[in-house]
Amino acid sequence: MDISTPNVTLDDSMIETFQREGAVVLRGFFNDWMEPLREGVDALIKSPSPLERSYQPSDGSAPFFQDLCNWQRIEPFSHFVMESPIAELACKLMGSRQAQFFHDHVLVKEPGSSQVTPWHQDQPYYCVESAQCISFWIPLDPVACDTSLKCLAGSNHWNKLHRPKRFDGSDLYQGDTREELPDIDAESSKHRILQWALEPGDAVAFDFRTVHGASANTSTHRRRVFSARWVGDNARFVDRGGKGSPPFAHLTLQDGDALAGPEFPIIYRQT
Ligand SMILES: O=C(O)CCC(=O)C(=O)O
Repeated sequence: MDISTPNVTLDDSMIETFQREGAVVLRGFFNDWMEPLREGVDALIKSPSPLERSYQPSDGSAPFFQDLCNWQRIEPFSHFVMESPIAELACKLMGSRQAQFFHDHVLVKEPGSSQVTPWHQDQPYYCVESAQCISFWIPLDPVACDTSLKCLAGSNHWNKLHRPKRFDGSDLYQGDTREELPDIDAESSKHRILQWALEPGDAVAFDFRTVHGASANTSTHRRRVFSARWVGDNARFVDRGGKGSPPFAHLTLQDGDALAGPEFPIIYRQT
């Protein structure tokens, strides 16, 4: 495939793994983009958006900074979304004809932060539905296996969306009657957990339906992550009856409309 990073190729087995398991590790595809993305994260932390929602653990340990939807405002992020190989990778992994950008999410777990990212699926948080969907979890620092993203193999095929919660455990939508996720840690022997030690330049690509989470940052260095989320063909707006995440409060789209708007550009089309 035509990508700017030499010596790395997306092969069919990676595409097949992503579609079967709901997650795949990509090694070295983003080597050239680490410095600009780190600069973008620095700029963002100095000037967070109104959507910033960081968690400050009650035990006084270090915070977990999060902010969303900043790619149009932070130049290194827009450059990455528009110019890096990510859109083509998204398209090929999803098996779609096009890759449409949905949003970016920055997640910085400071060293020693006790904040766990609970197990969850992203799909019910989002105001979009598409048979083809993908997030890239791109660490900007080395991440040991035990503090890296973990994904439940095959959970993209469960055909069930569980009740979304904020990372502090409260329900995202009022009156949500959806079943809660089972206690994955208590029944971990029933699942195959995918987790990889990662270097800057690597990424984990996972489906919006894949159950995933991450542990506290028990390491002595920052865990900066840039996540980029994409949808494939025929993506539709979904009104979930409450403030999702990201909230996209300004949209006037109706349930079932095509996901259209300048914040959702189609960046890549298969020729
Ligand atoms: O970085 C984390 O701790 C969690 C990431 C996550 O849930 C996501 O990117 O959807």
